[in-house]
Amino acid sequence: MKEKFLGWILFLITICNGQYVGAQELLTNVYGRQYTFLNGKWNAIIDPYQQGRRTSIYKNRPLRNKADFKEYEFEGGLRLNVPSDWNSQLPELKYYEGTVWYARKFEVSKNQDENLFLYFGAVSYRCRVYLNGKEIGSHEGGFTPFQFNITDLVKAGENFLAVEVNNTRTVDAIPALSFDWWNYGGITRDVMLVRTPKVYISNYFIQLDKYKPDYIHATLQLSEQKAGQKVRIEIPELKIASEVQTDGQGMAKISFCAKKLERWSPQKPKLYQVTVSTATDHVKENIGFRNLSVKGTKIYLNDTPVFMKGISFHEEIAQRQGRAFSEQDAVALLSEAKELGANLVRLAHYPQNEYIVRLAEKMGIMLWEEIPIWQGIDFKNAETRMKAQKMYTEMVMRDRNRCALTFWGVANETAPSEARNAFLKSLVEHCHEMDTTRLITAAFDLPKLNPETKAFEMNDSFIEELDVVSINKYMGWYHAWPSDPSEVRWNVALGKPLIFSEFGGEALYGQSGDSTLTSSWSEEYQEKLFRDNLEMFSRVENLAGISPWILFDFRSPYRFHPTNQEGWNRKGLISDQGFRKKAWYVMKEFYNNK
Ligand code: GCB
Repeated sequence: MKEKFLGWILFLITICNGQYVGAQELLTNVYGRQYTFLNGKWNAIIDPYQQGRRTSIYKNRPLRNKADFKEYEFEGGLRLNVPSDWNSQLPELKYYEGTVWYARKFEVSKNQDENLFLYFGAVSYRCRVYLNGKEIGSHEGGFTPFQFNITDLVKAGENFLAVEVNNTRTVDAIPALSFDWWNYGGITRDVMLVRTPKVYISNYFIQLDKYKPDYIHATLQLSEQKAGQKVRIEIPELKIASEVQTDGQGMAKISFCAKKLERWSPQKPKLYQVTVSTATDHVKENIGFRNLSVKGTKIYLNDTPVFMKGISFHEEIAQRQGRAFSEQDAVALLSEAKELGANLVRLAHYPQNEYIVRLAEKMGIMLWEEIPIWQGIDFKNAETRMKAQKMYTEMVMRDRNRCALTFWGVANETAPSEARNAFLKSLVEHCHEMDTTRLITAAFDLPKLNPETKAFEMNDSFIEELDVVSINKYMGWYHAWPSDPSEVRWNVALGKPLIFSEFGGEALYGQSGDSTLTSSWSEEYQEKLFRDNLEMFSRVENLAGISPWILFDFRSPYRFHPTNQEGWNRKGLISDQGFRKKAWYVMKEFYNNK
């Protein structure tokens, strides 16, 4: 365990020193630290030809004399909200793919005994960050946090921060060239200045044993590789106060008994206040504890098999036609999931903001989190693999103290090949190094009907690597039912838990039509599809859960139908205006009775 912990730290150091210059190891629990937001209106310049870097606009230099001039000015021009995507803020940015410069000033008071970090919840998709005219680092990946230690780079008083953001799709990126959601660009999540003491707790991982109901493991890392530092973990409600000393790497590891522990579950999402402290640092947060494992074809939460009543959503507020980024947005999205009766949300298809993750945990909703390995990934590209590993690291490091996190998804709809297998296998191994308790899954779309057995089967050796196998199948939408739904059989991943992680079809809210015709795009057709699918699932031997696609209609540029879609994927159970479609009631009833 210790070797593994050191392993990923070394991995982080390697990637930070290699291609991904700048962004440093993530602090655990930034929202539990002393911070100020740098959110609000930022000045912006749209740079479709990417000339701003060549002309160093990030220097924002003052004019030298009356004859001097410059061809840009941040002040007095376009202003964009941070956090938010740019697409929803200006009609001409709706489809924009390219570079936008963001800039703002901020004041800092410096304190010798402190570190100051500049933290970004997410910037989509790649960015370079400049402080007081100098590039301090860069980041790639639109859905995970990153930070820079700017202690020695900031000035007391006013500082000038510029961020060059680019959302151009490329073949070596994750996701790659095409994906079924909007390519929102911008500084889409909180920006924060985070203060820590000089020697601080850089990260910690506190969790219940995989099987034992009352045994907690904690691992902690100090910012300094110093032995003999005292670390204290307290859970006052359980009357726990444990102390341990760091080793030569500044790491501490301790396990202790928690006799009266009440475990977290969707029915009772109990969280405990946990405090971690050293001589110089002190961090607090609410943590839940639960056991999670697989036995045969069943998933066990604590000591009971649990059926995954799932639902997916994108990180989008349909009515605003933009990214979700606030606590209020999280409430809006998750209360609908709860209302449907779901106990699992699949955060499709990328890590969503921390407000969603933390609120889901409080509400008793389990989570499936994945990075956007979504079709079309360049599995042969070593750099792409590095990017995937880095995204995984950032996702797991942000959320591994959240007990609601049940699944790490490693891929969505990928075809078997040697390159794919090696790529994904390295991710599974990487996940295991960082976190030993979550279940690892991937969603597949390639099961085939065997004409002899008349059952769906899947030939993909990669499923051996997974705890749970997931299937996306649009029976009755992209292709016809092979027979009556009650006759369709599934012999996929026998012996392992199987989740139907996507199914459904499109319906335009308010459109009624023939319940037998796909082409009617009607609520009745969608409703029937759901009933038929549920009928089919009732005969799947190793069924451990289902998760229909999807809770809300969402924007997708390649949904071209002029009247039924207009740039929206209409598979939502709830329309873009927030109205429940007929299929919603079918799912609600099913989840209520399950
Ligand atoms: C899928 C994808 C999902 C799409 C969905 C669809 O299989 O995983 O991202 O949006 O199908 O609507 O086609």
